[in-house]
Amino acid sequence: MAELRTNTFKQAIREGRPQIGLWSQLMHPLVADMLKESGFDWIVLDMEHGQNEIQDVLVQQMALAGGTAEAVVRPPWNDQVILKRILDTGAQTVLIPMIDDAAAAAAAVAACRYPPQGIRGVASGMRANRFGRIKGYHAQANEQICVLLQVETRKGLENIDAIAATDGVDGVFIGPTDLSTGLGHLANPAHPEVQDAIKMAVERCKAAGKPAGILTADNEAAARYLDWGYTFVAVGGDTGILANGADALAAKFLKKIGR
Ligand code: 3PY
Ligand code: MG
Repeated sequence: MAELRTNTFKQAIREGRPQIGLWSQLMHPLVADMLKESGFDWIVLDMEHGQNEIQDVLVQQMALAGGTAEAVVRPPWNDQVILKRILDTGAQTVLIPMIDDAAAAAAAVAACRYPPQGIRGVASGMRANRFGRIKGYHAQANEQICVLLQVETRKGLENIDAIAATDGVDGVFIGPTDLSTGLGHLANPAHPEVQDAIKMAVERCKAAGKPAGILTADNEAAARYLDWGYTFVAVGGDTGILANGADALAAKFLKKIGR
């Protein structure tokens, strides 16, 4: 008899155990298969700024299954229809962008929960319930789904206490690139005003009793964010790893041949 997978990532962040993540935008199950044993605790399959469609995140989750990392699927928007489809693929953790207030937070949570707690549409046979093999899936699913909300605008930052306090929000993720832009420093998270906001945000989340997450490819910043108390920190992305590795290797040998 198939059983519903316990969401150990959700448990870990609830208990404040740091979780190291990676962004994946390369849109291919072979990449997911390659990354699954790299040791990361969570890997984002990105439908917002990555070009992933629903089939892409489906097959990448199949490839990640049995590895070290929780598949975290980011929809392009806080949209109950796309969230329903993502959850039906078996994703147990979602990262929802651009949450600006408590009403948007509550709507996001509701989209991820079956009635009566929410409004998630109900199907009987899909990958999420092992095609009908997980008996009692519908009664257990809400408990295993982890809802992470992105605060990444000036308005979202102003409302971070209410967003974090919203029932059913399992974690708050600060989107540093959008947030920096919203604060008037286009794509510049390193700006002191943005750094102050990032530091303040984790304090607000702690006060609300919710774990906070963030992404940076800057290793020093990642270490600093962990020191500030961020619990789930993504430390890079597969596109950057490949581009930087390829550039460095080419440059090394081009230099050797005098170019
Ligand atoms: C952002 O930085 O805006 C993100 O959404 C991801 O880090
Ligand atoms: Mg963003």
